[in-house]
Amino acid sequence: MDSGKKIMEKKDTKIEFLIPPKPYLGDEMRNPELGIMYLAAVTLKEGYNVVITDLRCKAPEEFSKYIGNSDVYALTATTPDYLAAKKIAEIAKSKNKDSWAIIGGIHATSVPDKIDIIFDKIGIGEGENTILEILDDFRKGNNEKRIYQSVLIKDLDSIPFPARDMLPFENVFSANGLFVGAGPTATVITSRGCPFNCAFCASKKMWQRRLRLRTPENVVKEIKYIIDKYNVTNFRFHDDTITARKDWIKEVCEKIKPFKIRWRAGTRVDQITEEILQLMKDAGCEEISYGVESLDPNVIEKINKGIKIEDVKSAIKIAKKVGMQVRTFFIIGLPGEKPGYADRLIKFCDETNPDAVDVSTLVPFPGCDIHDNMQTFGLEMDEEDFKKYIMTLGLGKEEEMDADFIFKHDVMSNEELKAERKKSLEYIKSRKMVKNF
Ligand code: B12
Ligand code: SF4
Repeated sequence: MDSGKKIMEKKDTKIEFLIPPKPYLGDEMRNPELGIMYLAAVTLKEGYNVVITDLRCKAPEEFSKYIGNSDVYALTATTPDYLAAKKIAEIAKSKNKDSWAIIGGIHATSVPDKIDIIFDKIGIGEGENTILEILDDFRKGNNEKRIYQSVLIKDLDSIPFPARDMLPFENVFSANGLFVGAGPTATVITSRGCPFNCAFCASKKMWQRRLRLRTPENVVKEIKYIIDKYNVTNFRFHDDTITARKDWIKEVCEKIKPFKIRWRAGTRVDQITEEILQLMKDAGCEEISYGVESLDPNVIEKINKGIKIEDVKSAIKIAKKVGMQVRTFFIIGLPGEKPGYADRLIKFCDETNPDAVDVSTLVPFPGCDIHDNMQTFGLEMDEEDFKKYIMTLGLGKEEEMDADFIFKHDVMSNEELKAERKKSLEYIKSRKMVKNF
């Protein structure tokens, strides 16, 4: 039956993906949004008229100059990007009153009920199928639904490679991506999800703790494509836990070895063996990073990290033995952390000597257990004040080192936490363990 509504052609429907700026990052150009490039690839493949407007490093006064006149404006945002995304949506919609502004990504996925009404539609979780559903509704004039979510895609190989061509080369391949000054670097994600359940991490909100892997053949195909097309041989893998499946990582390493690429990746200390790290090193992996978070076993238990300090020490030793650089991530301010944090860190670093140490300040991001069950963890904060959710490594702008913690801790006062952080940061600086992340 003819509903009488005029259906827009896909080719006549202009969709503009918008990447918000992230001035709080040390280098906002270093890691382009793979999520947006994936969505651009699937919408292009479907025949839509697609553009990506990259507002990274742009000041709010300039936004309007870059935003075009489009039918659908699609924004992505982590929590610290959300307020900028809202402002961008306001400007965008003022350009075309009949347009839709839609938002997806981890913030919208974690707190869909707190998304401003300026956004006509919200995409929760994985976006490739969801965006097509929203665009279909736009073309058909169906405007009943606000929140969209689709089932996880079974076969990740079926997703086209990110549309890297849609942005200028330097916006996609940062010269500092692998290491500062190492030259153009591609970012790639070979899997989605992580089976673990750390209380400070929001990965499970997005990927539901289900680890899905692309086939080694498909990963190699993307790497070869990047080398052939862009002449880029530095890679940064953005997987949550790249060694979670041992046979799979072994096969990937064997297959990428002949390409002689340089790369870095991250994993958990309990997910490596010497054999695996050696294979990774032989295949070009120059740096491995591990999440350690705290050196107090009670805190590690409380945040459900599930690792032992002994495993951390041994994983660092193995990485060094095979000749890799090793980076360790710590968080200061986790629930239950007692005074003496800096001393514990100093002792540990003196003993194990990691090449790089990142100490970030806890921010209980929406999507993490600590945020969603704040009282259980003994923390207190104004959860809806989204401008506060800025996490730093404390070493960028001058005021970072002295910034207040954004929550009331269960054991330490704000001043005590700040003193522990200052001592920790001064130590890692003095030991030259600060290397750009
Ligand atoms: C790699 C990574 C980084 C990299 C690169 C980030 C980037 N620009 O892509 C670096 C190191 C730079 C980084 C920085 C930060 N990160 Co980070 N990062 C990740 C990680 C591990 C993977 C991201 C990724 O590439 N995923 C792969 C792509 C395919 O997925 P995606 O981006 O989510 O996109 C999909 C969906 O979200 C959806 N989607 C996305 N946008 C849209 C839009 C629409 C309209 C629709 C419909 C759907 C949709 O569809 C996409 C395809 O399926 C995630 C954890 C995780 N496993 O997801 C954390 C994660 C996203 N990061 C997190 C955080 C906190 C940060 C920082 C804020 C930390 C800081 N220093 O302040 C910054 C923010 C930087 C930023 N805004 O980009 C948190 C976010 C929590 C939150 N509530 O905000 C996460 C979840 C990890 C955690 N700690 O819990 N990060
Ligand atoms: S912190 Fe790492 S290991 Fe823990 S759940 Fe998140 S991605 Fe998985």
